[in-house]
Amino acid sequence: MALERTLSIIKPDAVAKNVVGEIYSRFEKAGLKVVAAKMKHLSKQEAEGFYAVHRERPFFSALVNFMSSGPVMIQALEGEGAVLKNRDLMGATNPKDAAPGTIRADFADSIDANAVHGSDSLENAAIEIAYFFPATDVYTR
Ligand code: RTP
Ligand code: MG
Repeated sequence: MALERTLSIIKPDAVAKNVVGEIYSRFEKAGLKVVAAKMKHLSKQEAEGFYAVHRERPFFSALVNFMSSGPVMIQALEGEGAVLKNRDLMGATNPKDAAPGTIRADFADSIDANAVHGSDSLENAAIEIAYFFPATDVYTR
C-alpha cells in the first residue's frame, strides 16, 4: 500500500457533541497522522465550493446549510492507504447503514448530520486538501 493523504472534516454536529478528541483517537489508532488541521466556521460560499460536485443534487441546499451551521474541524490525514482507511473508519453515509464501531454508527444522527466527511478518491483528496490548506501548512511527520 502507498503512503497517501486524505481530507477529513469533523462536521458541525460532531463538533457540537464535543467528540473531536474521540474521533482523532480513532485516526491515531488506525495509523493515520494529522498533518494539517484547523477549526473553521464555513461560509455558505465556502461550503458550496467544497461540495460543488453535488450542486445539482436535491440535497445540495440542505448540505450547504448544515455544513455552514457551526464550526467544523478540518484535517489532512496521512498514512498507508489513507483514503480508503478513513472511509472505512467513517462507515456508510447513512448512519442507519453504517457498520457497528464506525464513526458514523457511533456519533451520527442522520444522513444529513453524519459527523464526518472523507475524500472518496486520491484525486479528490489532493483537490480537497488544497481547497483548505496551502502546501506550506501541510507537514511531513
Ligand atoms: P461526505 O462527502 O460528506 O464524506 O459523504 P459521503 O461521501 O459519504 O456521501 P456523498 O454522496 O458524497 O454526499 C455528501 C453528503 O450529502 C448528504 N447526502 N444526503 N439525503 C440524501 O440522499 C443524501 N445523500 C447524501 C450527506 O450528508 C453526505 O455526507
Ligand atoms: Mg462524498
